[in-house]
Amino acid sequence: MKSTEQLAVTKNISGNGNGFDPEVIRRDFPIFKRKINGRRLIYLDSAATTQKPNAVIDVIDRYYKFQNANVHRGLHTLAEEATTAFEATRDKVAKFIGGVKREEIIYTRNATEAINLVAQSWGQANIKKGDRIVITQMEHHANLVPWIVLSRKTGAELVYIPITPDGFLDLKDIGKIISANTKMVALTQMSNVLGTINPVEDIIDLAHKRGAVTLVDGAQSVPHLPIDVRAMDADFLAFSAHKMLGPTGLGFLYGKEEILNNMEPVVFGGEMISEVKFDYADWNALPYKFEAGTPHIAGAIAFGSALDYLNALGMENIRNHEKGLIAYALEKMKELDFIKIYGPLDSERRGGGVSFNDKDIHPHDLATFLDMMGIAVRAGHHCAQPLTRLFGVNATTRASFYIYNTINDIDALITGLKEARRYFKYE
Ligand code: C6P
Repeated sequence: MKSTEQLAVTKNISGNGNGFDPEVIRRDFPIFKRKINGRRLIYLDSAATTQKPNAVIDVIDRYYKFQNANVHRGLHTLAEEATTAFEATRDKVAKFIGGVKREEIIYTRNATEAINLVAQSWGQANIKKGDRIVITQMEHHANLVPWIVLSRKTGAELVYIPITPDGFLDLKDIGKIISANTKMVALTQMSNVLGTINPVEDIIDLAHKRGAVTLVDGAQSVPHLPIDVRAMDADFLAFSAHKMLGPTGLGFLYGKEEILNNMEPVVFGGEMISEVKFDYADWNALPYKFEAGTPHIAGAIAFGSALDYLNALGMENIRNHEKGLIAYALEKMKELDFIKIYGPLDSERRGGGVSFNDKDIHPHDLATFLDMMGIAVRAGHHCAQPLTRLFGVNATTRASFYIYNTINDIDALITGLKEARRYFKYE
């Protein structure tokens, strides 16, 4: 089949020397055939969502054309095929994040829903007045607002690990911040604004010593870094399929079995029960007790293909490729005296996205100008409003990279930044 052939192409690429050739990878992504404003599409917005290869798109197409059925319910051939394929992706996800039990992988709509599940279920049952919840100043709203709401409801205090001016977590008072009354430590492994990679293992270790439960927001890290959640020892890990070649509307919560077993579901209905009477309901076993209603079946099956694609490339190779891109982008941007970069300048300790501002041009104007050149970047607060404000701005421009980006893409961005100054008459 077409998608398998394309995967084979990718396998050949990953066999050659240092990993892969992004120019060849691009051929697996039909969107790159498109011209934007008459130009080659230079997609630098993968932190928002990545593009999808044929290997993923074809599976969705095939599912609706030839396999469509609901899962876990039917006894007919189509239903059994759909259930087998849907559950196969759960196994792949369990393996991808370091070999956890399949019961520990819960399908959600996205990382946001996964974090909300923990805050509502585990949080409401275990957090009370006098307790402390610790997060960081660099959290996306998805790992911030659920904790604000929980602290409001319970009276628990919400305390932030601060950040340094160069965009790292400031850990000098961490021993005091993660106090004896801390019940939850929730933090991002990679900032979507600053790119910072946080030392989650050390923080989790300290949190566990204080008896706290830990949640890692892996929305930006799982797509870009090799992940071993067992070595990390996080109690929960949340991430989204659409940021790693998969479809939108699909995400995952990993949770340690003993913790998930003691949690109550927050959504009730079909499939999550073991028995229902007119006056009684009991819950299904893990992972199903958290998966009420018909899931995103096509998306889940297609995501299995996305994971095959990423595995064929190799997560180490992906990390190395992106490290090269970010190092090059930082080097080139540092030469531009009108550009201010937010976040670490060391490519070893950051991921493949960089936020910056032109000293004169508003980020929205800059993003609109770059779009005229076929370059897609994001401008705004990136759903991390408190963090952006901490840097004294309301918005930044962000260029973020993935497997299909090349050095040429970065050169085009740098040219675009220079041309924008002429266009807006600052030079
Ligand atoms: N960040 C960005 O452009 P969802 O929307 O649930 O798939 O992912 C939420 C999320 C959670 N944590 C982090 C660190 C994230 O970056 C995101 C999504 C996108 O930066 C969209 S706002």
